[in-house]
Amino acid sequence: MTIRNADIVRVFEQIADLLELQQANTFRVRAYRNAARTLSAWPQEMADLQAQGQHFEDLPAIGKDLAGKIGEILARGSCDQLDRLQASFPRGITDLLHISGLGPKRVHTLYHELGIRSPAQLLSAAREGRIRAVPGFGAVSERRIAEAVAGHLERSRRWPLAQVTAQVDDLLTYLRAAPGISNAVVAGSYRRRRDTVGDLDILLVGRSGKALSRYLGMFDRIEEVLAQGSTRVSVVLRDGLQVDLRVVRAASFGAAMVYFTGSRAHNIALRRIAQARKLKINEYGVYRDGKRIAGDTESSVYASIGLPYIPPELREDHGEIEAARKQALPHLVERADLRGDLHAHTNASDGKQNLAEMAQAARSAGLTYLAITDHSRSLTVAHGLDQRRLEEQIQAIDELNEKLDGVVLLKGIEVDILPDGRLDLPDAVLARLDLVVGAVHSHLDLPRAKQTARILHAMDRPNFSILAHPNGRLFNTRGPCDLDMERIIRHAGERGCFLELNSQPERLDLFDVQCRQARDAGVAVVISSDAHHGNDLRWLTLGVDQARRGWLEASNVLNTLPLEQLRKRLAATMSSAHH
Ligand code: DGT
Ligand code: CA
Ligand code: CA
Repeated sequence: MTIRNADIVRVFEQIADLLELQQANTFRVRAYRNAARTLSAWPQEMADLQAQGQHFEDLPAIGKDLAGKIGEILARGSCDQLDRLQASFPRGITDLLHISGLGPKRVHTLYHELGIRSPAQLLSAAREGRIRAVPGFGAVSERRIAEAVAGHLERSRRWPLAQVTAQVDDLLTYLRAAPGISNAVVAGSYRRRRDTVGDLDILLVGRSGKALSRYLGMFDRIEEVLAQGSTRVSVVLRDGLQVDLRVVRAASFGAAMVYFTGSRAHNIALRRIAQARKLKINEYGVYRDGKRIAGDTESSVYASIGLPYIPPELREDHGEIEAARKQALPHLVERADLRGDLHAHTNASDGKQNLAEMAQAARSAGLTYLAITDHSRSLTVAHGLDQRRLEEQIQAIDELNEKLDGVVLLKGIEVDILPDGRLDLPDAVLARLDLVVGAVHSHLDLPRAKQTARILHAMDRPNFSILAHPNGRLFNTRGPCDLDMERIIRHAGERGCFLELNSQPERLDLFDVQCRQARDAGVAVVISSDAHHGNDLRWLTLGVDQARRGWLEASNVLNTLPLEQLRKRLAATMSSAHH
């Protein structure tokens, strides 16, 4: 996992971007840009120069200070200065610098005047006419910005995981039948189950050649073959998704899987360990003094550097390597650990099936309980329940439970959290339920302090069990609400309520890193389908994937509990428990 000149160039460019945003001395900025230019054109790899004992200071535009940074980057893929700069800015703000017409000065102004931290926020500000009011901008520049940022978002598009799943399955089936190919598997961010993927990375085991390229050219989903080398082909599918294909030999399969599954940061960390053991590790295998010692399986690669196999979902260099070293990797939650689902709708609000049909679907999905949580009255578009209709449903569930076998329906509601943090139904009726799921569906653009206070207030109501889809993002529609999630997680711990990981393909919310924060704070997460039809229960696996990325074990997930224990935990969130 060699650090290439391109990796160093990327670090220097990021430092220059951030220094510009900080309005640092232009000479300092230029020093990094010049160094980046030198390195990107340099014919030899810095890693090789280092191995030959050469000094980076001898290169043009590289002084003592930058030479030291190159050494740091070769050792760990980043350097202290970049880490420090990144910590002082919101993540993603540098994306704004790459939008034409927006220099660092203007990005700086927009950040300070309007709090804009991402291209998506910039686009909505432009569309709402808020930018023309900022000194130095006007209606014309606002319109130009709107066009430029829309183009930028289009080009830098990432694909929601579930949106590419069907394509992946079709593609793999086609590729497995290719001439000279014995297997085809996905690597990259798709295998790590990131909630979005930039492109697909597929490994083909076997031999490349003319027959293979002819075969690829015949697949009607492939729009265009971008680049074709002896072991590498990039194609674009009809809908614009790029797929990188690499042909590998069976003996190198494990090493290639590790390399192309990534993440880049994980690979760099592995390489550092290998170096300390005088081993060389790359996409073909692991070598000692030029002799291959591992590479046919992923386990052999990890074992060669003294580590157990690390599940792909953890490979982000977020502490998994240290945990592996100490034999302390988490025992990640699996779909089979889920005993029930605590968020589902019926045709009483905006679902498609009735209580009995949903109960049957839950049983078929291997679940032993299902909470019915229809919408509350203020969500009129979803035909939300008022007190009277909720009371009717409570009675209907009690009656149905008498007849059901192998599955129990729990009585719940997905109650709207009103803008001031009150709940949309009176405490008296909420207290009759097994659980209350609270959700924000309106006023999604409140400023951070207000939005956070709204949710904390809702959690403090006498009946509040679970905060649904906490960030409120919908892929391709809207970004997350501006919230202090650490504060919310801490508060959930103090209140004794829970956070939902909503498994709907367009939500996947709680995010992976927030699952990890919840775990660290001792707050249990609920993996919910938010099903509006029995078929939607299959989405639970998507939620489990994100939970795994967030290091959750079965014990961190509330709905792995058997019904009786679950009932106790839920009852403690309800006022009826205090009587
Ligand atoms: P994506 O496509 O943006 O969702 O993310 P990935 O992780 O799939 O990234 P991608 O497609 O650029 O590359 C796939 C894997 O290949 C990546 O996770 C690690 C490995 N890889 C690619 N380029 C480099 C590189 O320049 N250095 C190192 N160390 N690894 C790389
Ligand atoms: Ca990829
Ligand atoms: Ca790729």
